[in-house]
Amino acid sequence: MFVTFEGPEGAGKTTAIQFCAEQLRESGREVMVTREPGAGPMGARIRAMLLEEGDVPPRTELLLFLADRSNHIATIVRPALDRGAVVLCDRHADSTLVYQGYARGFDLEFLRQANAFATGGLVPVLTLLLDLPAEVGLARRTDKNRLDSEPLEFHNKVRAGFLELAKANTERFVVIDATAPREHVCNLALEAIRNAS
Ligand code: T5A
Repeated sequence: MFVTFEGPEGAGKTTAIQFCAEQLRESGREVMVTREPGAGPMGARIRAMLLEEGDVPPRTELLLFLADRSNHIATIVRPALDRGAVVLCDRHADSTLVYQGYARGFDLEFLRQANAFATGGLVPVLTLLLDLPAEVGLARRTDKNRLDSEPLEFHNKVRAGFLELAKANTERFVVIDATAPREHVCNLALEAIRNAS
C-alpha cells in the first residue's frame, strides 16, 4: 500500500509519518518510511545537489527531482510494495506538480507526463495533505534549505496548488488541518490509512 504525505514546509509530515509507522508496526504490518528527495545513496547525493547548493536553474531542479523519483520508485518503493509492505513516503509526485508547476510555472500537463515517466505509472492509493498557512509552517522550521528561502508568495502558491490538487483528486486525497495539535493530526492520519487498508 503506497501512501504519500504532502503539504507546505513544516506542515508536520515527518512527525505524522513516524507516529503512523510505529502504530502500524505494532499491529504487525511491515512498514517502510521513505522520502523524496533523498532516499538511498543516489537519492542522498541528488538531495544535496537540490537543497544544499546555491542557485539551481529551474529546469535542472525539475530534472533532478524526477531523477530522484525514478530511482526511488524503481529501487526502493516497488520492491517494498511487492513484498506487501506499507510504504509511507514524505513527498512525492504531487510536490512536483505544486512546487515546479503551480509555484515555478512549468506546464502542469507536461509535469503529469514527466511524473508518469519517472514512476512508471505508479500512483499512491492515499495522499494525506497536511494543510496549513505557509507562514505557520515556515515559522516551525529550524534548519532552512534552498527552497524554504523562496518568498512568501511562492509558498502561498504552494499551499493553493496542493488544495487545488486535493479538490481535483478526491478519490485519493484526505486533507488534514495541520494547525491542530500534533496528537490530533497524527491520529487523523492513522485513521485515514486504516480506512484505506
Ligand atoms: N520539493 C520536493 C520540490 O520542490 N519538488 C519535489 O518534487 C519534491 C519531492 C524538500 C523540499 O523540496 C521541495 C519541497 C521542499 O521545499 P524537506 O527538507 O524534505 O525539503 O522539507 P519538508 O518536506 O518541507 O520537511 P519539513 O521537515 O520542513 O516539514 P515536515 O516534515 O512537514 O514537518 P516536521 O514533522 O519536521 O515538523 C516541523 C516542526 O513542527 C513541529 C515538529 O515538532 C517540528 O519541530 N510540529 C508541530 N508543531 C505544532 N503543531 C503540530 N501539529 C506540529 N506537527 C509538527
